Amino acid sequence: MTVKTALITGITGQDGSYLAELLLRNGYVVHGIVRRASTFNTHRIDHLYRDPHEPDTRLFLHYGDLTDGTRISALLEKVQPDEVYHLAGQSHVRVSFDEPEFTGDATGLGTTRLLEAIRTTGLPCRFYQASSSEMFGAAPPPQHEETRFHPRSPYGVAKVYAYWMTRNYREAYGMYAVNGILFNHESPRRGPTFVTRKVATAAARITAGLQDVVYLGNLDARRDWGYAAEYVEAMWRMLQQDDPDDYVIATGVSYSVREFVEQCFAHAGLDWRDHVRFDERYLRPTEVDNLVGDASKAERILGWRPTVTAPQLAGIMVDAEMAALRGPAVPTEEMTKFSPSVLVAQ
Ligand code: NAP
Ligand code: G4F
Repeated sequence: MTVKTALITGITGQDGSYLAELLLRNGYVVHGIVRRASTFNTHRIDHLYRDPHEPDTRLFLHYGDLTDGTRISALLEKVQPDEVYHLAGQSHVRVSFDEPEFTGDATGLGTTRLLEAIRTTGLPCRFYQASSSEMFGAAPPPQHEETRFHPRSPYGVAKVYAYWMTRNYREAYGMYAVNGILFNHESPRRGPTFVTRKVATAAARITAGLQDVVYLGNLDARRDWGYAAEYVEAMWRMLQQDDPDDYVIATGVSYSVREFVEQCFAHAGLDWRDHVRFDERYLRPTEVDNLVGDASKAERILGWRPTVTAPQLAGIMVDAEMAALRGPAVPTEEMTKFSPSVLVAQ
């Protein structure tokens, strides 16, 4: 059997870490692009890491940045991937209002740099673009593959640009390039400033007596929240089809931020009204009010269906925060093999 090679941009992020696990389980050789930082940013994948000198190593990390097209081309030449999963980007909607230019560069143009590098190197690889339900913005729910985009943030606008570049390379050059239009998906590995993780962390810390209140913005917005570990399976399935196409990935059910807060706090045995305060700094100049995805095409063609509901997700996330507060888990054999100094050394 031929062993496939995958390249993941954004491997250090929430989705990148789950996808790397899935691909390694499926027998792939996995290469990931990591941007250089003054602190280690690989905590989500440390448990997967093996010293590259060991013969059974199938995970390799390389320094690179989406704003550096020359480096992206060089890495494609070097890795020769069968599949490219493009997950990297400035992914925070509120931050995109503060940094619209950088968001456009990384989240929008970053996709063009990758597509163009694939085209010019002539690699016959398949390409996955991490598109977002944020592109639908003000479009009324339920949103599906044919719904017109109406983005409401610089992040959403950058993702619409990247979506169309992906379609354009598919149509213009016959490239196997797909858009996964994923609705919000969360997990204990979610970045700490996204609302689900922020609330789950607060509920656990309040229970432990470490804080008393949490400050939030708009509680009325509704989101279709799913579980990230299940959503990466859909990404992989999209690249295993005979023909490239675009798919919405969602649960089909939405809850308000207020309801998610209530679910987290109730799971921790707390009444949220005693602990949640309003702070306008968390409001956005323009908001996305209601996202509800229709993923029937993905179910029909990819055979993909989510199983974890938002209330279950709230429980999973609060439990994980409480476990983390009780102290780090005993290191597994994999973790003790981890050697940071070798990790990204080239
Ligand atoms: P995330 O946790 O924020 O991860 C983003 C990844 O991109 C991280 O590995 C980050 O590196 C990397 N990155 C950021 N800027 C970069 C740059 N200039 N060069 C190279 N790498 C860079 O995001 P996620 O939740 O896993 O989401 C993955 C992708 O799906 C993103 O493109 C996001 O916009 C999109 N998406 C997410 C959702 C969702 O609900 N999670 C829904 C729809 C679409 P560091 O670790 O160094 O920061
Ligand atoms: O958790 P959020 O920051 O996620 P948002 O804006 O929906 O974006 C996420 O999902 C997108 C898919 O639709 C992805 F493309 C994107 O990369 C990201 O993963 O905010 C969710 C809702 C918003 O309506 C926000 O206004 O929660 C509201 N909210 C209320 N208080 C808050 C807060 N959001 C954050 N981050 N922090 C708050 O204190």
